[in-house]
Amino acid sequence: MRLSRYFLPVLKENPAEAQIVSHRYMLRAGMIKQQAAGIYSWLPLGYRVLRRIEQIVHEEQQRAGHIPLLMPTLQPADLWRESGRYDDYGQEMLRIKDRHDRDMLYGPTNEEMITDIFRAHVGSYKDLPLTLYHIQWKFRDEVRPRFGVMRGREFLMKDGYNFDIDRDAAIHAYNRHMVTYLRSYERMGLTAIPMRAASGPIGGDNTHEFLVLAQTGESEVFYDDRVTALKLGARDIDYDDRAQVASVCEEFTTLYARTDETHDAALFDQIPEEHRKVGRGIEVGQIFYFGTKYSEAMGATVVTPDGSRVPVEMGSHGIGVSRLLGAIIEASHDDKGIIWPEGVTPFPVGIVNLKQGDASTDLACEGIYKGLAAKGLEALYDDRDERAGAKFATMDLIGLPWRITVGPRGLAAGKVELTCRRTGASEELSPEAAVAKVADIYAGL
Ligand code: 5CA
Repeated sequence: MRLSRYFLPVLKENPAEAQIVSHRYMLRAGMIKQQAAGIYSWLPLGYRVLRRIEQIVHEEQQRAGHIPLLMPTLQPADLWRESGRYDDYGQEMLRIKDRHDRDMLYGPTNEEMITDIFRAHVGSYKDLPLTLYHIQWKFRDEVRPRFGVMRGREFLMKDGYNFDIDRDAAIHAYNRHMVTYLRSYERMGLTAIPMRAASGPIGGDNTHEFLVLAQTGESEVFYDDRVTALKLGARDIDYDDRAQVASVCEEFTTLYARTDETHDAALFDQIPEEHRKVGRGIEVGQIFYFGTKYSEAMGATVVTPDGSRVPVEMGSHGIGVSRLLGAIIEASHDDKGIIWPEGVTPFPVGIVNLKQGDASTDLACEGIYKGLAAKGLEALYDDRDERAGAKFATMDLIGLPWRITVGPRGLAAGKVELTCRRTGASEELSPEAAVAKVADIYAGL
C-alpha cells in the first residue's frame, strides 16, 4: 500500500476525550472514529488489525474442529422469552419493534439462537460432539461505555457454543476452548491469564475469564506471579486427546489467579509473599460450562445410545475481538505510539523514502516494495513528499514492527536501514538482504 493513496487520517493533537493510551493512539493513528457513545467506524488501518485478529481466532477455532457459521445481529424476542432472559437482561438489551409491531432485539449474545438452530436440526448422540461459532457484532447498552473499543456498546465478539452428550464430554469442550484461547492470545503477542470467574447473566458455575495484565484494566486481579511465565509455545496439541487437553488446562489454572468477584483471601495468603500480586486486568475472553440451562428451557434434546432422550449439555465461549485491539495496545506501546506484535500488525513493515522524487531512491523503494510483495508481504510505503521527521513520527505512531529507511546517502554505499520498532535497533543492509530478513521474520507466523 502506498501511503500517498491510502486513507490514514492521523491526528496531531491528543484527543481530549481519550483517557487511556490505547484509545488515544487508536484515534491519533486514524484507526477508528466515534459515531455515537460506544459505537465506532473502523477506518482502514483499524479494520486491517481487526481482520488480523479475526483471522487468528478463526484459524485456532478451526484447528480444534470448531465450525464457523453466521447468525444475524437482530433476533426475535420470542426466543429470549423461551429461556426467560428477555425479562432478566434488563436495560443492557437494545429492544426494537419492527413495522408489524413484533418485538426484536439487537443480540448481546447468542445462546438462545444457537439452541434454536440445534433443536431444529440435531436429535441424536451420533451427531455429537458439535461446536459451532461465529464472529459477529453484538450490542450491549452499557451504562458507561468508555475507553474506546475497550468497553463499547457495539462490539465484535467471537462466540462459540458446544453441544455434548454428557458432562464429561462438555468439560472436554470447555478445556478445548481454554487451550484454543491460550494459543490465540499468544499468537497475538499477549499473555492472557485464565482466572476463575463469576458467571453473571450467562449462567453456570464453571467459568474462567482471560485477563491481560494492565494498569488500565477494569478488573482487580489477585494472582501468583509465576502464572505469568507459563507459555503454550509451539507444542503439539491433539484436541481429541482429553487427557492431554485437561493437563494443559491444569498447568494453566493451578496457580492462584482470580478476579475480585471470586477472590479468596485465605487461599491468596498461602502464596509465598514474593509471588503474591494484586493488579488490574483487561478481560479479553470468557468461557462457560452451563450444562442444560438453555437446552432444558428450549427443548433441545438428543437420543442417547440406550434410546432415551436427554437435554443436550452446553457451554458458551467468547472472545472480545474488538476489545483485543485496545488490550494489545495497552500491553505494547511507548511514548511515540503503538508497537504491534508481528502476529497482528496491519502491515508487516513500513518503507520510508527519505528523498521522494530522487530517481534512484524512488527506484530502490519500488524494488523493495515489489520484493516484499513477491514474498507475500504487503508493505506500507511512505511515498509522500514529506519531511523525514514527519514520516518517522507517523511510522512510530502507527507502530509497524519493522521499518526500512531508504535514502541517497545509504544507497551510495549500497545500503538501506532496517529498524526494529520495539528496540529501536537498526542495521545497515543491502536492499535484498533487508527484504530477505523481513521475509524470514514473518515466515514462521
Ligand atoms: N455468551 C458468552 C460467551 S460467548 C458471553 O457473552 N460472554 S461475555 O459476556 O463474557 O463476553 C465475551 C467477551 O466479549 C468478554 O470477555 C469481553 O472480552 C468482550 N466484551 C464484553 N462486553 C464488551 C463490551 N461492552 N465492549 C467490548 N468488548 C466486550
